[in-house]
Amino acid sequence: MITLIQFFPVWNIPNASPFCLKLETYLRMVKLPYQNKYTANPRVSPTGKFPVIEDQGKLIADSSLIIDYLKTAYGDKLDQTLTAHQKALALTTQRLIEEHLYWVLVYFRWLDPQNWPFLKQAYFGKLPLFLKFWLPNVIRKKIIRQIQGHGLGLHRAKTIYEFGKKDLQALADLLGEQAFFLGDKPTSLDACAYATLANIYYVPIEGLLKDYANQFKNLKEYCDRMQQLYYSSST
Ligand SMILES: N[C@@H](CCC(=O)N[C@@H](CS)C(=O)NCC(=O)O)C(=O)O
Repeated sequence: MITLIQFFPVWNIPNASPFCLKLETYLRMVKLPYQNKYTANPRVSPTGKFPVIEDQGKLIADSSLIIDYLKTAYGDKLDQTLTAHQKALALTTQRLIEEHLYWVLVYFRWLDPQNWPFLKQAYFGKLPLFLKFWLPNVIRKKIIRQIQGHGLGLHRAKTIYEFGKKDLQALADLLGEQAFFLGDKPTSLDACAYATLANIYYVPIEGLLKDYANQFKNLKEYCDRMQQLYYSSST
């Protein structure tokens, strides 16, 4: 059976990492049996990042590479009938979500001074006292280096949230009144979109990014639809 190795869950969401949640959602969408293994140790992953899967003696990192592997090993149930144009649209949308909106979310959680104490408590609150004092700040400093290296973290908060609003507006316009991002059937792009939107809507961190997201009713309804389809007690 496939073992999905990911961060421990926090809050009322299957995983607070959009990439981990994307992969778990994909596995549920294609009904592949899997077991979860939770860890906080980055050394378990060949890249130092999660998610990772272990399958047939192989350890694979990166949610997109894992999905490529699963399609080859077990068949492509969601995307095989997509046209070249739909595939291109899916990839560009995925890049917007994972390479841009994701970093706005990182800023919202880790750097925004209003939210950092709350995140710190949720992620590190149960650590032994000696770790609790230094580890959160070491990790936060690493994340500040990453977001500044990306470039987004060099802007003022107001500008960063405006970037996020534009991303959300583009997603809302792309979705329109469709049930899923590429029409009336779910595709792997929906695993990606749901995972990031759920991490904005369902995590109890308040502020501008969530306020903006709440302006897009169709995105919220979409997220609830995905949640109901793949994470209700009967699924
Ligand atoms: N491109 C990777 C990104 C994975 C990623 O950034 N994961 C984050 C969690 S959301 C992580 O493991 N961060 C730990 C770190 O950077 O040390 C994927 O699609 O899996």
